[in-house]
Amino acid sequence: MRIAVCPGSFDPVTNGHLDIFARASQLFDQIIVAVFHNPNKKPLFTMEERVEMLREATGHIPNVRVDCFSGLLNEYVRRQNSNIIVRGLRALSDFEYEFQRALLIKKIDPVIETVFMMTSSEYSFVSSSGIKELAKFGGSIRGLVPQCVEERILRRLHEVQH
Ligand code: COD
Repeated sequence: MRIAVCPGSFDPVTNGHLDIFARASQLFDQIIVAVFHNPNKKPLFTMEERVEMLREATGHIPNVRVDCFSGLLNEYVRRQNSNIIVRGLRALSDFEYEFQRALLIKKIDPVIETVFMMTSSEYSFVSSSGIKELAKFGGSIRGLVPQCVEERILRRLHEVQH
């Protein structure tokens, strides 16, 4: 069975992420969407909230499972009986960062393969940080994130601002 891990912060999940999961789910037997717990970052959504939103948003893809992890990614991937990491690529700026990371992972753990999937053109400009900024200043994020995420962002920003 070919298991692939899609790791990320997913703060929050966007339709760009979802597009990668759906397409990756056609290529592998199982996709594990893994949310990284980074103690050095202060996310807008807690780990539990991010996992919950991901589960809701990926519920229609039968071979996707949502999980979370801390520590080194390659060790987590091995614990899942996998050696494949799937990452999405948007622009050249993504490439440089991803290229370095993939080589670093390869250096510390040669069995791990990082597979890159090109963004779909309709989501090439979508990022979690862009979405949060757009929503913060009153812009519409409809169609860029799943509906459950749209509602939660607006609620959270309202809580933060009041
Ligand atoms: N279209 C296509 N792909 C997209 C889009 C889009 N619109 N938006 C985002 N993506 C892709 C990103 O390129 C990425 O591949 C993935 O979706 C997740 O994105 P993010 O931003 O939620 O996640 P990141 O990049 O912050 O995740 C970083 C990790 C958690 C993977 C990283 O920090 C990590 O591996 N941490 C574990 C510690 C570790 O092992 N570090 C050393 C590794 S060398």
